[in-house]
Amino acid sequence: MRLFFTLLCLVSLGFAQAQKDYLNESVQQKSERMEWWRDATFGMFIHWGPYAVPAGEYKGKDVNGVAEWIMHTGNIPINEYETYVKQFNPTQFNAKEWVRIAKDAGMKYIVITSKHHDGFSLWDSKVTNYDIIDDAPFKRDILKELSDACNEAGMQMCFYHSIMDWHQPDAESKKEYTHQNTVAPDFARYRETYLKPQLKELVEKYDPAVLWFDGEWIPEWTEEQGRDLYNYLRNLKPNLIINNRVGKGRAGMQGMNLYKNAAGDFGTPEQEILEGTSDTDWESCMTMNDSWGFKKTDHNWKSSELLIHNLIDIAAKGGNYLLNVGPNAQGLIPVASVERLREMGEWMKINQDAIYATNSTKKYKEGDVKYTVSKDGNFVYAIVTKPVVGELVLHNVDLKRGSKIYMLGVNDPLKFKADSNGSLHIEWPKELPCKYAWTLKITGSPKF
Ligand code: JFZ
Repeated sequence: MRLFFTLLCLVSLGFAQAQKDYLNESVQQKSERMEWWRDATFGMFIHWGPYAVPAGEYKGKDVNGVAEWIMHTGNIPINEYETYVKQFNPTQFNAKEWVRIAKDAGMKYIVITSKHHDGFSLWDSKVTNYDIIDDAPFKRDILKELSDACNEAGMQMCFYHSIMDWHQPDAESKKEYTHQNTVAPDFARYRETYLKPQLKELVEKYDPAVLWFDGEWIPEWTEEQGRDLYNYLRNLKPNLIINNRVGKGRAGMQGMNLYKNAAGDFGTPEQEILEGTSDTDWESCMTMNDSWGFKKTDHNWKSSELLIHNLIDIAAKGGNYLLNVGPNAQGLIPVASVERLREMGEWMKINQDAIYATNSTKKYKEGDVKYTVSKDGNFVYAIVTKPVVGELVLHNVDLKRGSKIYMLGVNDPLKFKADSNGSLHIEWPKELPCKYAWTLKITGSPKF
């Protein structure tokens, strides 16, 4: 009898846990869970997989568009695509070096493609052989090595994961990938015996801080399934953060939610920055050239200046910046990316206080100046994105008694006067501590 009761308790406990509804947590609970992510502001996106082998080229021809879509865009049959897997042997991959590059750039987290649309898994998955250990010659668990390197460096490890899967017969929504099997595709079977078990593996083996879903636009996927998956994963790891592509709420490239209570913790604008601030958490993901995955013909790199200005713009609007790199088939991040990240890091070393753990303010912009506010509310940061000649005039800041104005990276306080309208006239230093943008740290608060 006692044994029966114990069992009953265990079963009901398990049941109660499985039932826990994380979709209705309080604002306070969400704030606590999201705190590190909100403070981090800057992360690295990594798109990597067998598509790095063709690198945008199929049968000697350049395939239009992003390189990680080559299987689809180039209409490459599954068995032919699998030959890239057999060649995927990135012997120069060095997880510590990648993490160092991200950390030196000022990034606080890394989001890597655990599985992209092509269906190939970058870890040793027990659910499939279509992974880096069983099917590729490399035989090293990429996610494990990166997780360990992140843990060591104090970086947060996060995984991108595609719901759409061009390799799983049960997941296919596209006729051209129809497998030679006679059994009809069964999406529910894919979801319950493949997608969810793989995600459970990821959570239990690598303890990711964020799961970043994608490929949710396929017709088989519903908001209800998204909500179910959201709760399933939060039950496995209660403080997990999950993007809004887990459900169907995302409004196109702009990425914010179409309706209230959509599943997911943050909006995902893609290749664009929100027009202004938002009440919802958000993260802009962007490429440095025009492709997410490595593409050998794509040399259309954004300048370091633009990337830094994007980071400032996003921080001032209260978002996060997830900036992508696409390592090549040897396992190296392109030199052009490394160079830009190095320049961003140099800038961040001096100006980071204006970026991390800051809040946005309603009037975050004044001409070429963007504002952020320290979390304790004691300082306003005015980040100036164009060189100033002579003096800088600011209209949006209220001073306190004894206020001082410093430029980050400059020792002495700057001379300034407040005129009768309450505008600040600030003497611009002759020698500047960095390139591209300069931060004034002002004891005070935003007027608006
Ligand atoms: C998706 C992926 O297809 C792409 O390969 C990459 O991983 C990127 C980060 O995410 O791309 C999208 C997703 C959504 C839209 C466009 C491209 N959209 O809503 O228009």
